[in-house]
Amino acid sequence: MKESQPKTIFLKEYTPPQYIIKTVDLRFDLDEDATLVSSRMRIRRAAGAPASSPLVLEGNELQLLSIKLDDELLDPQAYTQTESTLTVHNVPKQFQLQIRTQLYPQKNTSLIGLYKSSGNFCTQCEAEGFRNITFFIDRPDVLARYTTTVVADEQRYPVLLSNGNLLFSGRFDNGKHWVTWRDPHPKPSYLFALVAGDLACIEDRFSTCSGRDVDIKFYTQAHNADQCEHAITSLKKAMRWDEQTYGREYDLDIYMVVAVDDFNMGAMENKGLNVFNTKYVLAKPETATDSDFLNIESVIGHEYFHNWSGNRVTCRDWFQLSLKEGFTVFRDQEFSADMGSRGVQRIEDVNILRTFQFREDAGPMAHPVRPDSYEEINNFYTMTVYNKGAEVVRMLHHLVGQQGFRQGTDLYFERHDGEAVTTDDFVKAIEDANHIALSQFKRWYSQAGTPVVEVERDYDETAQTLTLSFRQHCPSTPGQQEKSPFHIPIAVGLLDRNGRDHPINTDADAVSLAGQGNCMVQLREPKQKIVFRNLSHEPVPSVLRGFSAPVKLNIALSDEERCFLMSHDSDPFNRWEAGQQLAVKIILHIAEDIRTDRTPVIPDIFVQAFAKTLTGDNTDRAMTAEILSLPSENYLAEFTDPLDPYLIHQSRLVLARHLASELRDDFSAVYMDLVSSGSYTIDPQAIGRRALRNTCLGYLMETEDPSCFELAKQQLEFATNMTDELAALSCLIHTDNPHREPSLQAFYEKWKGENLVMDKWLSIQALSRLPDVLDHVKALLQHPVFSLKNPNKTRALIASFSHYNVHFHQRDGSGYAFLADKVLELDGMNPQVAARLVNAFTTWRRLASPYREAMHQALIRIGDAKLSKDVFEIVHKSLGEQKAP
Ligand code: B3K
Ligand code: ZN
Repeated sequence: MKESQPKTIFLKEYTPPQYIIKTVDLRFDLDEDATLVSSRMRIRRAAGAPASSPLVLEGNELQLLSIKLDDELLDPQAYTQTESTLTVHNVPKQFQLQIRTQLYPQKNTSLIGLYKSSGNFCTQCEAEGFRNITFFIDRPDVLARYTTTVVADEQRYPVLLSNGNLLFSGRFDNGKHWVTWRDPHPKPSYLFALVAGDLACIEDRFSTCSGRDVDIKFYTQAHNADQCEHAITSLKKAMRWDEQTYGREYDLDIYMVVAVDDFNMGAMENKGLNVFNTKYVLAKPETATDSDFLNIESVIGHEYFHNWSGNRVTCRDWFQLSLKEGFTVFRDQEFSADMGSRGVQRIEDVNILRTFQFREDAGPMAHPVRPDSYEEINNFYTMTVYNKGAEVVRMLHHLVGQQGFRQGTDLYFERHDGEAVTTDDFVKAIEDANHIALSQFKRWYSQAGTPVVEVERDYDETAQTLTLSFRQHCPSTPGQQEKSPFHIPIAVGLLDRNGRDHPINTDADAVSLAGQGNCMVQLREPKQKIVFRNLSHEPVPSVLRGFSAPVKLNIALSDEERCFLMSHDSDPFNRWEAGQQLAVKIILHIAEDIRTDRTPVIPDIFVQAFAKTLTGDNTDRAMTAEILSLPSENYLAEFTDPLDPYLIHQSRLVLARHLASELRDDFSAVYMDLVSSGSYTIDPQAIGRRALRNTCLGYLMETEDPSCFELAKQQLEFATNMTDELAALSCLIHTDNPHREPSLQAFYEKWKGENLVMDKWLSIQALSRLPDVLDHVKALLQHPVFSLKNPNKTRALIASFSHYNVHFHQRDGSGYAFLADKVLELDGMNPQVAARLVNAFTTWRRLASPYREAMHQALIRIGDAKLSKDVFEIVHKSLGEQKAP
């Protein structure tokens, strides 16, 4: 639907529903031409709602066939239908409503509601897709019991699935068959799901902590049936982990996962019937990288954990989205940390947050973790709601400790099981279980923006004290000029001259001890001073250990001190962070040198620290690989205003090349040393070996020595797994070397039958550093493997290019014009994916000339077109034409 001026929805206008749907019986007659949906609902007026209240049901451009109230066909005067609602006037206190509608799923390109993917039917209802299927009170605080019957041609659609437990099934004479599913748990409409198709089923079983057997069934297209093992193992690990960590047991006889090719996001937690993007289910070593394997474990875990944090206890309204998403991301991050390397997991999570959420928090779409308003809710499935939301939950965990947090979540699940609640209810449970007040803490939910924490230090040799002076402030964000101080937990350690943690000695009330040599400073004021005693020598402070709060930390440390932390800090996150911040500083200096035509100088101390990390006794190789990875261009962009993307790109390359040439022998030796032996495994050690080896290969490639290209070529040829194969191919695509084209071609020929590998093939080309990459990307749009209709393909080619490639920023604006064309083309088909793409334009104000003007023009051009609500909201907020919420 095209919008002129979408309506803004406000949290402050929330009112409870006037009618409640107790049960809903659905019947789907699936057909190639038209699908018939019959629904029978038992409805009652909510306590306190006036008897005159009409019943308003949502329905998006639905073809209404008939409507009956208590078995009586309704006259057209008894109801009013608009494009988006069906209002039934004069309804009794309790009644039954039967509605028949007709749908055309084969024409549905938005991938919301009921649609077809690779010949199979499937659904996506969150947030407001159920109204594309039938008329309903389509909001998360209406919880109903669903019974669903699916009827379809038996040959074409032998598998018929919906939520809950299987009740009955049977055959008709006309070649059709039917299955009835009943979900005993009341649920909001966004958790409804239906799947019908010709799918292979891979089965397993899980015995829960109370000894109940749960059938696990994964459904995929037959040719992918051999690629589910890792996902199934991950699911069983997640089920056990949730029992052990949160005391949560699964609650149906069956847990189903269906993998589909066409999906707007990663996966969906529909009750008992998850629908997944194939990218997060299918894996075998030859076609999936280590990151793919880890992402599958994480997303499988995430959707499973939603069964309690989201499904059993759900959101009252969509402003509360972080109630389920922030909490569930925190749960999946901790699950992954427990399954693999905790330090590396934290680094990766923080990297994503700082690179993309901080940017969002500083841009035109900035919003609090619990937004106050929205035009299109799908635009609020953001890094802020998900990832910053998870950080807020993590801070709660820091504040009350492991045990206190578990008591809090036990109380939350017990109190609110079967309810639709708010983030306030969540915090209240943590407060009540721990007898504390978190009113100031709750500002994390209502204030947008990334707080900045400045730390100054003053060592007094005579008194043997170190005073840390903290100052916090938070920049304005749209609609929020002034911010009140946050309650910020800052983990601190003090390193002695040998690099060991000093015992913490302070009598400040704001500090609590957190294990040997660690403490938690609780900032609540704009300015706070903490005095640490008994320090006979000046210690090196390690502040914000584990990234204990989502803030920007400014602390003046010398290069020597950062290198010291890099080799000694007992906190793995800060060991890595010390190197990152030093690299940021050096790269920004290089940029300044280039800008002012000076020869860049790179401090040798950094090169030495790098060498020490590389050649030192490293047991955690994945961690070493992280420390040796320079900050990304996207993260570096956070430190420059105005941003010249090429200057950042070039400066980062200067440092990478310097390290490569200075440490070439070391990189080469470590690379050779780590040659893989034996078969492929996905344990943390093996992953670490591959990560470090491929990091070394990446540096070697920066020397641009032909022998290094040979090395990559060899790795590509002899690789036995996709991690090594793709790493080698990535190395070859950035320069015009003789192996480039033949390798890309050979890779294509080898893998053209593997859909997910073709996504990698597209994306790797979109990331090429060659200056003519834009032409290449345009040419790939015509390639038979590409389809704008498939979100994975669009993300692989267009989003990779526009979010990660410096050549998106062409001086003549051709990169932006290209993206604008694609956004407009896609908006008519799939507004949700189009809106994700247009996000690349939200940073225009921060860019240096001429990029800023060119990107602005592209945005204006999009803004002049008739747009979906999704794209409209982002474009007009970015242009600053709409009043901020
Ligand atoms: N809850 C879904 C996301 C739905 C997105 C709707 N635009 C997946 C997840 O977060 O688990
Ligand atoms: Zn989620």
